[in-house]
Amino acid sequence: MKVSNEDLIKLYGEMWLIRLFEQRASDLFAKGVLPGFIHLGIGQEAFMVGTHYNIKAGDSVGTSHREHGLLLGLGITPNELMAELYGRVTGSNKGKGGSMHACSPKNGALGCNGILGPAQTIINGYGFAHKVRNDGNIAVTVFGDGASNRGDVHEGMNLASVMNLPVVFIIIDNGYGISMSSKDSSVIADLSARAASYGMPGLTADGNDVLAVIEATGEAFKRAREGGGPSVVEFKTYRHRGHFEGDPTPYRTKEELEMWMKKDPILNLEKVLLEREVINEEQMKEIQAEQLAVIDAAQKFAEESPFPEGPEGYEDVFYFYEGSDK
Ligand SMILES: Cc1ncc(C[n+]2csc(CCOP(=O)(O)OP(=O)(O)O)c2C)c(N)n1
Ligand SMILES: [Mg+2]
Repeated sequence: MKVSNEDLIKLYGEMWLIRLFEQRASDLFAKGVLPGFIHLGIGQEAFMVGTHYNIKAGDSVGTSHREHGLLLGLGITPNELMAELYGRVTGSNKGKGGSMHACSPKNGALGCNGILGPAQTIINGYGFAHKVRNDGNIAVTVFGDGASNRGDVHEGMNLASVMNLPVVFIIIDNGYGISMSSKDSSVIADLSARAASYGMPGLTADGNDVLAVIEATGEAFKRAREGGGPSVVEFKTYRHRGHFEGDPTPYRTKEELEMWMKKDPILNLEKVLLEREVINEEQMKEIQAEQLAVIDAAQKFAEESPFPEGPEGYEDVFYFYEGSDK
């Protein structure tokens, strides 16, 4: 799939937007500014922007717990997402979803299921709806190597296949499910091989190479849109941070991290930009500065926004108090 120079520059900016958003979230969390629990996708930006590249308006995309970056490309603005992490009313979900449950159903961003596995069966409902409506849209579910071992995922794949649904199962093998190496939780090297059990195509690609991601998602999404049914696409990548912010990562070595840092998806795209003489290093710095200004503005927007207060604090949530019948 040919990606224009203009698009390469756009992808580069998008990857920096995600990287800087996540780095800022990491800093704010360490300072105790952000409430709750956060999982960051630093190092996994290529699969996110490469997947966005082939998503069309009307598609349904289920994200996981590590996908602020995917949400940023699915209709949630940096201001809205940052305010959501801060728990403010101006957040994408009025500050009540937080990092894990930020979503935008009107934009097809379905959000995350806190229980690993069920999302890969629920996605078939969206796929079925697209099939019945014959709208040319697809349903995409993104989940990790750890989640891929859940029984529900296999039920989901089987049903999608039996019903020939326009569903694409994207597995992100980032090396670990919390502290469990993906090499210890499965004996097969490529998790996409499981697709064969359900009679559907399975493909594994380099998740740190945005062009490889665009190629792989392009093929799978096209097949699903054209009635060719479901498939599995697996991306090999690595999370630079721990499972959650605060995880001291005793289960991995410094050498392993350093090896993956050299395969950083942003560095990979920079090499392409320089080799093809699309932009020079100075222009790259300008793009980074532009994205940094977006993140600074998002933080300011979040800090200046109010928390949900009074009755508003009790709307859109399930709550219990003494004497409550809810
Ligand atoms: C059914 C279930 N079991 C356990 C958990 C706890 N849990 C949350 S994230 C996670 C690891 C997920 O690993 P993976 O799917 O590889 O995604 P990653 O965190 O690497 O992005 C686990 C075990 C859960 N949420 N749901
Ligand atoms: Mg994982």
